[in-house]
Amino acid sequence: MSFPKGFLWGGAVAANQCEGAYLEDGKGLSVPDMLLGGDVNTPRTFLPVTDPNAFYPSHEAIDFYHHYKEDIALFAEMGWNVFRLSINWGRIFPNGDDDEPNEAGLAFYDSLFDECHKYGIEPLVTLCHYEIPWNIVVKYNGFYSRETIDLFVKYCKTVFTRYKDKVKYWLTFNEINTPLMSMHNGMSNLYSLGLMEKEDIEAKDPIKLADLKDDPQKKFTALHNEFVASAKAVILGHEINPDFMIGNMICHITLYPLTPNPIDELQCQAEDSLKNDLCGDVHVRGEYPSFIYSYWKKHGIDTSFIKEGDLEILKQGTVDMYTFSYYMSNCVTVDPNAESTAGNMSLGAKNPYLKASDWGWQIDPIGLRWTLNKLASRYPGTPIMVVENGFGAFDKVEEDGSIHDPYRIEYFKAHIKAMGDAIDDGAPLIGYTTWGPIDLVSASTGEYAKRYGFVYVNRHDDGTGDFARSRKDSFFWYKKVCESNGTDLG
Ligand code: BGP
Repeated sequence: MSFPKGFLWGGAVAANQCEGAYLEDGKGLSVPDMLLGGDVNTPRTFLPVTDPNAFYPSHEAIDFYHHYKEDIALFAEMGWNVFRLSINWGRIFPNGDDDEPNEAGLAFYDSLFDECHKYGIEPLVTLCHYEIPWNIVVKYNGFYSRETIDLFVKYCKTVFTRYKDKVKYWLTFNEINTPLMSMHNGMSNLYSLGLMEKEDIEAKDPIKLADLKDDPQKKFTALHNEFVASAKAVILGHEINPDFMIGNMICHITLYPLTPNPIDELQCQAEDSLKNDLCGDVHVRGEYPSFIYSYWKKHGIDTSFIKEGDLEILKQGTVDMYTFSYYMSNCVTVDPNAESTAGNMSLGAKNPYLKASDWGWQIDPIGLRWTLNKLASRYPGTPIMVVENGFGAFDKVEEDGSIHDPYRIEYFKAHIKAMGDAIDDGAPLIGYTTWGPIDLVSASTGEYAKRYGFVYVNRHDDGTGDFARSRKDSFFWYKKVCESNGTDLG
């Protein structure tokens, strides 16, 4: 196996899923603060006012805000050299459109980055991981408004300038392509683009996120504005520090035709282009792929959201690296009777060759090798990083406090082996951050019970638990992987 020297090994979290302290030190409300929990059978709901009797998981999450020193020490113990986290936009600009940034929020991340550097860990920072300030949703309708581009760029300027000597690796928008998936698009539109209809914002009763409306015209407008915001951030970041490496972040749901019937292949190609490739092409190549213009025409999308000068900005603001999340793959078919399966905001046909997690996410390590090879040839010369990959599972704490999670080790082992194989195939992979190296709140279901961590957190869906941390078997296993640069997979 050939992981190059200096390969980045670590883990990834998002502020809203781990920090808690949702109103502490001047932080404003952001989208996830309005979401109640669910589970695999009960969809997550949105409650527009913060109800004192309701349980909002992100309000305390795993209290990383007060435990970060202890947690980073655990990450260092595993031998990491990179830690992906997000800055919560609402800690810096509580309303998104404030004149001045919140000093207490800036100071928190100063301290967090210093703590990383103490152990030789490079922070990899996502600028917006589903964390649009709530006021931007209400007042500007998220990225539907062009004004939000300027608000985002102002926020980027503030953090790029403040942390220019502490952070080298940046990502603009987490999983920017999820509104294009075929499942719960209304939910992704809210998470990702800050889009929500006025009547939903004002509703008095909880609304199923899965029921939020998907308006394609608004979606493509807001997505375009996010592309422009991302490109402007890249241009600005390079002005502030030419050494910055700024990437995009794509939710790559690898797709295969369910059968060799050419009609399935054609359908698969169309879905792959829209769901996986469109956003990557804009970020890396700096232009929309040609198919999207026909797609817009066919679907009656008015493209007047592309303003003069935008296409030049996209061209100038191309990213330095392509990063993506990879959990699973799906199949595509035109057969309406094929058995379907869901997972990570997407819906597809069930693959008869794959097993799935308890949440139905199909496990496909070979698909990761396939994806890395595809990306290497689609974007020649662009460094690639897998910035999310992980296995959500129920864990059991034994009487002596130990946690045996061989299923998680098995998942990671197979995926890391697949990455090594892809490197041998020629993929320019530079790093790997596992998702949820410490248990945290699930984005799709709002659960604690869907655990991803190498580190267990004593916190539960009924709001009990003292947030104590402990090492699972996978902790010791991943430590060997990081310390051996991927040669010791156990
Ligand atoms: C990705 C998100 C993460 C994370 C992960 C796991 O789509 O970027 O925020 O949550 O999926 O998903 P879940 O938490 O729904 O299990």
